[in-house]
Amino acid sequence: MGKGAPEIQESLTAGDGQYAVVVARWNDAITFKLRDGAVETLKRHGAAHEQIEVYYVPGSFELPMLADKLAATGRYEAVICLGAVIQGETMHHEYINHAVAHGIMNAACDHGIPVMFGVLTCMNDKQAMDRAGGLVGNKGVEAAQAALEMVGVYRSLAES
Ligand code: DLZ
Repeated sequence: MGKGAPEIQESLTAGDGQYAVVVARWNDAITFKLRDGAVETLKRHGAAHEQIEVYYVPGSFELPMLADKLAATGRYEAVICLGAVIQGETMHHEYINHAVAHGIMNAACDHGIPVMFGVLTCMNDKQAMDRAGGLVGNKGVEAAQAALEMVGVYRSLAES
């Protein structure tokens, strides 16, 4: 049994639709690497530059707010949310993580498109760097791959 996401599926195709990538600026040394991984992945699977719209929010807490607005427009095949919540001395990370996870799921279910949770929930900076193009891959890449896979499933459902 494999661990984590499967290998890159080259059969994933972006199609002609628009993709929104929403990036939290908090911990931007991390989140900009997630953004670059997600954008490169969408392009590698056929998305043109014009099909990818990148938006910024102050922190991860704001990701679901904008994701919901974007999903509500009906313009996007998928919305990919990217952030990095790193544990500090207080419990802030728990409140943020739970709120963001629920908010993103609600946006997806309320508007009928995939809204992806590309948010690192780490105990320290090293864990985050490892997951932003380091030892453990790039979770922005994985979020974009998951978005493309879900777009494919939704497409098949609509055609059946
Ligand atoms: C306030 C805050 C803190 C302490 N830590 C993080 C973090 O690790 N990652 C992150 O994305 N955002 C953090 N924020 C900012 C909140 O997400 C939010 O932007 C502010 O609380 C304003 O609503």
